[in-house]
Amino acid sequence: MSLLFYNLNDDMKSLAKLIFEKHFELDPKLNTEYDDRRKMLMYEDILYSLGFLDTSIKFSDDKIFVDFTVWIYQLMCNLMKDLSRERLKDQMVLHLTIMRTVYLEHFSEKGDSITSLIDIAIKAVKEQSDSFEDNKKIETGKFIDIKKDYLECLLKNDTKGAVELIGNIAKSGIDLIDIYINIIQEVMYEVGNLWHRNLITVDKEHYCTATTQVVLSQFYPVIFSSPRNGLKLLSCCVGSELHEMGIRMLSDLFEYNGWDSIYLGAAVPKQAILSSIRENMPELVALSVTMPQHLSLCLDIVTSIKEKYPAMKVAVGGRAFKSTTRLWDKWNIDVYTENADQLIEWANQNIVKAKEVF
Ligand code: B12
Repeated sequence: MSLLFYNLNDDMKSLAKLIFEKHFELDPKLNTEYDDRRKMLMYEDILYSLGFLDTSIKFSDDKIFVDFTVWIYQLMCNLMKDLSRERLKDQMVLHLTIMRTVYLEHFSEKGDSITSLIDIAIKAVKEQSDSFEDNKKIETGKFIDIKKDYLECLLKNDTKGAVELIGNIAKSGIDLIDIYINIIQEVMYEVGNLWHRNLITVDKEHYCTATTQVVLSQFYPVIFSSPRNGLKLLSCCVGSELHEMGIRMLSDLFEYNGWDSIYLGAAVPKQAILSSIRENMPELVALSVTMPQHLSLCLDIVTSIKEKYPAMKVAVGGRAFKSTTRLWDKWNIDVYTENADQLIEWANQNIVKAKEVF
């Protein structure tokens, strides 16, 4: 998980080391099953897990850690085919048990929350070990054939084919919102699933992303030719969040709907967001989070924006929120939506119409 930069403090780093060492002590068989590379990845994964645990506890939201535990267990099963699912389940359960003990020794005040959280996570892993679902979402919903063809172009490294396929369906009259949300977004989710199932390599996943950005760029002449409505959207990813394609697509669709978008991109520091708000005074700020570890920072940014500009409309979204139990309900924001088109609808009702009345 080397691309995830999460500011774990020194306490957490020493906890990770303790958990790592204890695991090898209690389960010496790991020494024969894990080579140096696996050991290094295991240590990184422990750090990564602690980030999820920390976030889950901070927000009293079990789902964040439990979903992650199941996700990483499935990833391990997909990557380490030489070990049985049963054996990996045992490793995971031992890992969680050690994590609880070590965490309790260091943060005894968090005793009750950590104990029940780890119990739920262990139960979820045990259930997963019996039923392992294969997620093939692009074979459902609208535009099944187009999604399959587009994915096939990407998997064959057929850049020209991918650009032409999407260009042609746009010419055939399929709406840009459908192309973005019901085709491209779903195919990108499937690309993620294929990586998670160890069916494609990281380089292929990167190629799919880069090519999809090329595919989307052909729509800029259309997007920027819409009549302007005089409203501004400021959008970005927070923390060290690198997943920017979703919020970029959202910004494009706002442009297509007549807004001027000030899209700041991936990994934007808090002070930079505040400075851009001060300079541009947008009607709507949209903050995107994909990895749950950045949720705390997102809340901090939302709080600062609302303190300085109480009337400013703030929207949050992105995959991280789906891995929570409606966390957004507890925040001082104006709206959360799952997809970009729903935010546009909300903005039409709550910002565009209000402006027309005046
Ligand atoms: C492409 C990709 C990357 C690229 C991103 C490049 C880029 N330019 O964006 C790169 C290579 C950088 C990357 C890195 C990593 N990735 Co990645 N990545 C993906 C992938 C395959 C697609 C993301 C995407 O573009 N989706 C399409 C867009 C359109 O969808 P979206 O982001 O959800 O956005 C829509 C909505 O959420 C919403 N929305 C988004 N923002 C906002 C904001 C507001 C205000 C609103 C209202 C709505 C909204 O509107 C958008 C349009 O409808 C996903 C799979 C997935 N399921 O998403 C994995 C995925 C997110 N990645 C994952 C992981 C693990 C990582 C890494 C940790 C991997 C590693 N080995 O290092 C790093 C972490 C990087 C970091 N520091 O942030 C996991 C996360 C799992 C988890 N448990 O959390 C996923 C789910 C893959 C998987 N199936 O396991 N990744």
